[in-house]
Amino acid sequence: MATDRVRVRGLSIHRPIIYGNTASLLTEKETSPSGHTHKWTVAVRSAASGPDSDIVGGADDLGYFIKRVTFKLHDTYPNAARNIDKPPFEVSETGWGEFEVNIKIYFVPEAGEKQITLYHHLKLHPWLEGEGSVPPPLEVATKLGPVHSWQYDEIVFNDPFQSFLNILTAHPPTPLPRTSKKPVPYNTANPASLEASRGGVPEFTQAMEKEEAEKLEAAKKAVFMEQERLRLRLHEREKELDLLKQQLGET
Ligand code: SLL
Repeated sequence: MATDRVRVRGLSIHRPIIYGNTASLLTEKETSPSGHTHKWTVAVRSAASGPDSDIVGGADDLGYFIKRVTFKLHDTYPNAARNIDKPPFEVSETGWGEFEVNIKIYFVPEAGEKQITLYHHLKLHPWLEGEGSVPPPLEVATKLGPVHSWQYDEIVFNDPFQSFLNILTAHPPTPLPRTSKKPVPYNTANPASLEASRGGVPEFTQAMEKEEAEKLEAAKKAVFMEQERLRLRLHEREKELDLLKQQLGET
């Protein structure tokens, strides 16, 4: 076996990504008889934003480990499954409604990994905490500026092939800023901070990275506890079974 097809056991390596969308209202000039009200972009990007960039995330080109991203749009769109085979991994469209986007990420062949699936609810309307799910009136929405709905995530590769590990380590991700002077993304925004998130482009920070690590840790713990519970139950049932067999033997 070629040495580069050897797995590096016990090693985990991850790459931070964000996925989500931005949306803004079409201007009067842009509206067409189709009834579309918004333009939007749904994307998978590196979590860090470029210096002085006014896009959310996207500092790093993810083409070194991602081969293709398929965005499956609502069936009202022609060719609803959009395959994007090189960065930027994004689709821009216009429309009138929100819907669930199914996002499949395919990795380069060196990875030897199956694709992963993510789901994102395409958000067009700004949402105001405590006011239900009703979009705010147009005058208010216009003042709030573009809607940003982004999710931070980490793609984890366990026991990677040596050749793939080499590729990954040759492309270290741009670190996230410790703090952000930019507004926080709506999805993770504290309700009180809506004022702060108005206007400007959100940015992901190390605080959010930490939050994600803590969530993962909590989930791991929960899985472990559940395993323990099931193991104990299995053990009890086995004892019960033994006892029953014994009783059967005695009769
Ligand atoms: C809804 N469940 O009813 C959603 C569906 C579909 C949105 C939203 C594009 C349509 C077109 C479009 O905005 N579809 O191509 O004209 O709200």
